Amino acid sequence: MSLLSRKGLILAWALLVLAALFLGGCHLRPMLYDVSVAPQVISPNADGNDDATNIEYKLTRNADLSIYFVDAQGERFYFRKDRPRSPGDYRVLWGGGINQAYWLENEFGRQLVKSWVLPDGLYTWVVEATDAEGITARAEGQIELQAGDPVVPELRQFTVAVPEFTPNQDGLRDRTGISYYLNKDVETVQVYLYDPADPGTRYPIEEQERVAESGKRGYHYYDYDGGVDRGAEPPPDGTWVVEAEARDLVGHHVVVSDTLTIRDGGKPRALVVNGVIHWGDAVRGLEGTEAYLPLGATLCFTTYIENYSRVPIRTSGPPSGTPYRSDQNFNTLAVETAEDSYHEQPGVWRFGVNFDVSETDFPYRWAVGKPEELRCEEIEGQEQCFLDPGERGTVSGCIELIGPFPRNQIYAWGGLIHQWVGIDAMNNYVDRLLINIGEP
Ligand SMILES: [Ca+2]
Ligand SMILES: [Ca+2]
Repeated sequence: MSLLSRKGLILAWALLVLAALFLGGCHLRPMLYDVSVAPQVISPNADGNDDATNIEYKLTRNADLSIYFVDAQGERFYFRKDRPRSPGDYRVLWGGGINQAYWLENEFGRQLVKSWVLPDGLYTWVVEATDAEGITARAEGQIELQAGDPVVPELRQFTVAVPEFTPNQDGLRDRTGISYYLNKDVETVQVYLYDPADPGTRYPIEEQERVAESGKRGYHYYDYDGGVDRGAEPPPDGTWVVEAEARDLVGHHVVVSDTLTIRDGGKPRALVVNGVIHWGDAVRGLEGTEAYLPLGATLCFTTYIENYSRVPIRTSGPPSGTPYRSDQNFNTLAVETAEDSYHEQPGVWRFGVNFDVSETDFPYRWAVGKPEELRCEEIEGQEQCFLDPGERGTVSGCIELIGPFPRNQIYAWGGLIHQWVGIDAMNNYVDRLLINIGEP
């Protein structure tokens, strides 16, 4: 072979190599490079000093990336596992946290520890990238953890006080409570409900600060009425997961859960139909807004109540039709008849008549329907009666005007009372009537 052709061959070879290098430029650098972990000693205890280290790395092509730590026994602990990454420069702070969930079970219950902090010791850190062809690149080094905070926050004895409740302001199982004992101060605790079929939609439950401040070590209690007392509709009826999660500054994240069933939940709403009371005396109806009744006469009425909400409304006696004397009230009637249920019970709806000269508010009260219009059932040993959603009840009654009255013109009106909750403006001062006691 001549010298010339030899030279030509070398030149051709050199050009080929250059072309290959140019075309394959992206493979010039390795897939994973410039990996660093600094500082190499950290103390994960949230005291602000060396709590975390900087992990940096660069990728030249798409890869699944893992960051893990290997202890002296060879066990791996993952901070990141097979996370898809595109080419670029990456930097992440690591404070000793491991995202490998485990169940913590002890005498205080069972909770899921989602993230936790590696115990003190010497570890090998590994940053590992695997591309689509299965080629793996890795870098490793040493890191030491000292004076870490190893205490896992625990939501101990996580309890739902009333596992099935009916948030509808009827005075029966309207509230439940969620409680736990927190064994250390944490940054946040959140408590919420979610539907297992839709875990993304959460209904938060607010804490009432009692003994311990929110997030502080100690006993915590969350009173829960489904939001009804604020006028909100509670979450729909059904069985919910009630979950609490705590996170501390060190990097622990724990979750505990139970179930809570909501039944007959909703804001109760009822009204006096058309805002009308059919006033009369013992014999016939009255016309207009003024009446003349002699002392000793009887004022009578009929009216209708409608439940226009989606929950039953609870009521109690005296039954529709029960007569009163003007010097009686529902409490004296309760004593006379030994009917405890005639006393004012929270959450019960009754129709009442008030006089402007009455010494107690709405002294004359009746159930919001005739017995046959109500649905009654025994609940916790007591008979309870309800006007169901969409139903109408008839209320009638009479009051014998015994006197003495402080003057001979008195006003009477009706009201639909939701005891211990309130009277809607539209349900008060219904169909006011001026009564002239004596002859016209
Ligand atoms: Ca520290
Ligand atoms: Ca209830």
